[in-house]
Amino acid sequence: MTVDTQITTYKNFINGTWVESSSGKVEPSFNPANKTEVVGYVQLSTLEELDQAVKAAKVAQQAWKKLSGAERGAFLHKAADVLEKRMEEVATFMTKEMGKTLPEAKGETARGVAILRYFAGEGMRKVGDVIPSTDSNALMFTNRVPLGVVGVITPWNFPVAIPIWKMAPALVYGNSVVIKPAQETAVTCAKVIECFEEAGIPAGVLNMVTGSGSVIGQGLVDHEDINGITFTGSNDVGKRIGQGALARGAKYQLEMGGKNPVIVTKDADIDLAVEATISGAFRSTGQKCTATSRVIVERGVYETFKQKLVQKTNEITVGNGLEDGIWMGPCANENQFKTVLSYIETAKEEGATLLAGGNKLEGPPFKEGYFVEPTIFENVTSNMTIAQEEIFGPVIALIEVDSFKEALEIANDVKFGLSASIFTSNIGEMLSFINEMEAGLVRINSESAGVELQAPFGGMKQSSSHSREQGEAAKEFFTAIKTVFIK
Ligand code: TAP
Repeated sequence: MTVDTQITTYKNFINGTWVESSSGKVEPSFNPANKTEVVGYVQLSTLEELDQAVKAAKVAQQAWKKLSGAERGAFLHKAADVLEKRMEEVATFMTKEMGKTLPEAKGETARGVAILRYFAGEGMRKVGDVIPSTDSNALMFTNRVPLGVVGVITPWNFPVAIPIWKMAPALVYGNSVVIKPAQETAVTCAKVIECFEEAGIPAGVLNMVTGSGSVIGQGLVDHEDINGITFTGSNDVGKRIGQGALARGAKYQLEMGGKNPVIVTKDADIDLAVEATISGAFRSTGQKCTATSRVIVERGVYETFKQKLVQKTNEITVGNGLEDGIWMGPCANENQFKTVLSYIETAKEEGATLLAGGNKLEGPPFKEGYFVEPTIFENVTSNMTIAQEEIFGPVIALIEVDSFKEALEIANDVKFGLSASIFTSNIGEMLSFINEMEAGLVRINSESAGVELQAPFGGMKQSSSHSREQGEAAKEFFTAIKTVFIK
């Protein structure tokens, strides 16, 4: 491969220094809105660099864990300030690297800043409880200690927020970190790491090694000095990571796919439901784990809802996310583009009816990008592939039902359980939905996508390894509890 020397090559960050891989190989990161544009080159690393990073992290953790939580939090505060200052730059790289529109990329970067500040504050909050002992001469309490070195493996769809929501709690609770970001968005991750470097994070406490998942990701899982693995990505990879970590006795946390339903009942505010469905299904080109992919609508309001949904969908402007007026960008990469188109074909073959979209966009200005129209199918039944499998693209499966009860049954009729929402003004339906919906996030009169950083986040069923991220819940994964008894 010929490397264009005018374009920046990003290195690994190991022990406080930016270093090249011993492989001597780099990979280009392409712009999905224009695949002829290389955004940057990233290292195709080997297990040798990974081992150096883990060793550096292990040494650095010894001093890092001895700092107070407040001292560690101060580094996160500084990193937040730097990221805020560099927001435009980081967001622009994100849009170029994975396609989401610039306003969305800025929103995500601002979220990264807020997460850093939240976890900076966690350094000063309580980490234990006093538990009354049966011995009146004893004091019993819990304390929390870091795991040691944490391996972080992240996907490409939130290239700033997800690395930060894993690294920030890992660090503040006294762990050191080795991150392997998705190779697709490793340039954006390098920008985030630069912010920590500028904030003065001590050498070795935070390390980044880029490369393929099967080599560097798997290498992290298998490394004997990695004490915990936190992963977000697909179910296939997640299962393998869980098995590998379990075999070695390492702690692990997996956040994986979703097939998130929205129920619209006859008592719903239809305009609100339409707005939220469009936003939940098509923002970020449907590439959110919490994206709306099934919309289950009661017969009495089905036609009205459908007409409004199709009309609004046809108004969506698709294009390069850096341009003004563009509402939806391209699929993030070729693989994703082909997957979405193949699910559209499968839906047609299985008898679903196309209501909107359904095509790739061709000709200028779309010729060099991975653009797909926002797509809606109706006459979808729950056993169809598009009602069961995660597409991770801008495709809605509309399902018409006779009752709220049937809607709930269909909503639960999948292997995933990440997020779900309902639109209704009926309090009984709201309560039944809260109680009976099998999902880690249940949302009433609000879109399925949407997470608040101070609240626990994670899925049920096959969406998760049943741990939770973010908010106070993050403490559960990134620390171990010690029960202390003093007589
Ligand atoms: P994956 O293909 O699973 O990749 C995720 C990460 O795992 C990447 O860094 C990847 O590396 C790495 N990886 C690949 N093979 C590996 C292996 N054998 N061992 C260790 N690591 C390995 O997912 P994706 O396509 O990037 O992301 C889309 C998926 O993520 C969707 O299923 C989506 O639902 C899920 N997701 C879930 C959530 C939550 S919070 N539940 C949030 C966002 C996304 P490379 O790609 O660099 O090779």
